[in-house]
Amino acid sequence: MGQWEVFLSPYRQAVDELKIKLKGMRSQFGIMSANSPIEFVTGRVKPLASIYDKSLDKEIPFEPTARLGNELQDIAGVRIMCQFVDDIATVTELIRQRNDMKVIEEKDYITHSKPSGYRSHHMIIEYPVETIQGRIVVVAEIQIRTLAMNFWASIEHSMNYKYKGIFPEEIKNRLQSAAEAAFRLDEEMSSIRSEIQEAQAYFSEIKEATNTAIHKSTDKEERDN
Ligand code: 0O2
Ligand code: 0O2
Repeated sequence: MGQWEVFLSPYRQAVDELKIKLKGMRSQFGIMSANSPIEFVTGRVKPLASIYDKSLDKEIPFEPTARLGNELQDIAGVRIMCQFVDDIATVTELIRQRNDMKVIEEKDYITHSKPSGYRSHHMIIEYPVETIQGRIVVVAEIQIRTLAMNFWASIEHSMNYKYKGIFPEEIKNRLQSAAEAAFRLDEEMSSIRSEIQEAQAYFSEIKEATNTAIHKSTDKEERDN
């Protein structure tokens, strides 16, 4: 195994474990028939090419060392998507209360959006992974955002590749106003939150009742045959 694979291995483990734990929080809300503040969770280990680019930007030697792991705080990254802006505070509080991770820094790009228009809440955590060589504490980043913020960030991120971070003025202005439109959408959705959640609860009940009915009838068919 190469040096980089060895270095990245605990980060891969951290991403896998964090995804399972955060998706578990979503299922627990489901079991309690409560609306989940978590819509879905994704995660990734930063590709080596991006680690290289960021180490150049930050003037950190591109070497698989503890220094790189501590200064590039998003080598392990998970992202939590929420339906409503208020859910973000609920999720951050749930994370702060956990004993299996330690929040070391938070960045509120929701109250103070970035000049690009980017909005999200970032939490930097220390997360211990148990390995055959003992416990390794890795630094990981959790980004928490609404579906609308995620839509904007995904589009802007891919455009960044095309323009290599230097947007023509018109595109830059349009992206900024699209970010504001996404935020207004979030505010509109929040204002009808209870109606949306009632409809979603009704939809889940119907889906469950239909599933149960189908199970019962296929079980009966199997018994009759
Ligand atoms: P389910 O049954 O869809 O809820 P993975 O290792 O596959 O679990 P990974 O590699 O991070 O996770 O996959 P990915 O494609 O990034 O997506 C992770 C989860 O987010 C998957 O759900 C996707 O279905 C869900 N997802 C991705 N994009 C969207 C989206 O735009 N809207 C919604 N609602 N969900 C999305 P699960 O939990 O694996 O399974
Ligand atoms: P990826 O994995 O391609 O998304 P700093 O605190 O400034 O020293 P850093 O790491 O730059 O260090 O911090 P920041 O800005 O808090 O978080 C960086 C990550 O947030 C980025 O990761 C993006 O995922 C996201 N992000 C920040 N600003 C923007 C933005 O304007 N647009 C979009 N789409 N995403 C943003 P990377 O490194 O870009 O990697």
